[in-house]
Amino acid sequence: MAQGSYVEPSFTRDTNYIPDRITRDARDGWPVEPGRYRLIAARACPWASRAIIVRRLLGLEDAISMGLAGPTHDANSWTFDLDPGGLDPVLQIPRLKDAYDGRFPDYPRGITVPAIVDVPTGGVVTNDFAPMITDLATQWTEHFRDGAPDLYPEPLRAEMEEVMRRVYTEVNNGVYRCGFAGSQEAYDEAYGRLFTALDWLEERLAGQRYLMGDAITMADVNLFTTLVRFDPVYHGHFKCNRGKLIELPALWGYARDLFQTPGFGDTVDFTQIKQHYYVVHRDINPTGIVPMGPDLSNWMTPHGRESLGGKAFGDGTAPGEIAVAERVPSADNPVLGPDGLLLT
Ligand SMILES: N[C@@H](CCC(=O)N[C@@H](CS)C(=O)NCC(=O)O)C(=O)O
Repeated sequence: MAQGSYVEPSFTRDTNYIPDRITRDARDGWPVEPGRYRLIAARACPWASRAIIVRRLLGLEDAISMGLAGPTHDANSWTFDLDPGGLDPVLQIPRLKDAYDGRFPDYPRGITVPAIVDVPTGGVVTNDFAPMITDLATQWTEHFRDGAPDLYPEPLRAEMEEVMRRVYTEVNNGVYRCGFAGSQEAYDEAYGRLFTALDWLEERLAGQRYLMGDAITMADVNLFTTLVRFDPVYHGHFKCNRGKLIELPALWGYARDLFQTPGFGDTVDFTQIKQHYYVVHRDINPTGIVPMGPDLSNWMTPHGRESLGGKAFGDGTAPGEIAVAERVPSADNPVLGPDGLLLT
């Protein structure tokens, strides 16, 4: 199957996404309505994983269903190859492209996850992860589970936006800027920017438990999905190799702390993550070989961050056990039970 190409002289992300918002006041024609929309994600993808985590932390599973594309795809992008018959069971389509074309025939841009699809019409409503998760956290409150955390607290918003912007440009996107660089100069510059930002985060997180203080917020979700991919993928495949995550003590402790918090690690599928990057980006890994390492059992080791105080869910509570249908299938994943103990 033909793979896409990813390297550019100097990688820039096409951020021209579908701008529609799903809101309480339906200002773009899309009202908050439980049962109407389907989140299409892929556990492999860091941007999609943010929506997966936020949906679970807030307990929106019954309000917004979820479909998962398989980890690898060709130049035509994501397929529902994990589902029986290769069709998404609700949308009854084999490829995510069909939902993009369902809204905009011959959709000319990237067929990306996450995407929220309007089930009655079968068309994509939005594919822009940042407003998507902000709207989940602020517009769907009537449908949250009891004890759902406030992931976007009003008094922190201005500072959060600043932190999230820096994390997005320098870290979330920074690893891609290294990996897809098409020249030595572009790579050198990207590498410098990435590790400058990681040093900033290392310092920030040495003295506080979470990015915004004593409780988790959307800013932590955004950073976590990059950190969890760092050693298995970005360090080797994207050449982000000044050091590994496990060599940055505060960030490594922080990443494990989140991983061991219900709603984070229990959504992570390391097998799919590795398959996705190493198989799909053939222009930087022409053999498609997926490396065996690294050993991932260290994600469940004690992190010692309790001494910094804080409570992950603030005044709320942890989400309950993950629904059987949504459990991560990989046999080689560390899986944790509701008490945070390793099950496999
Ligand atoms: N739409 C996302 C970006 C998502 C994105 O780039 N996803 C990648 C996977 S991690 C994707 O779907 N790529 C499609 C492709 O490579 O064809 C955002 O909101 O920033």
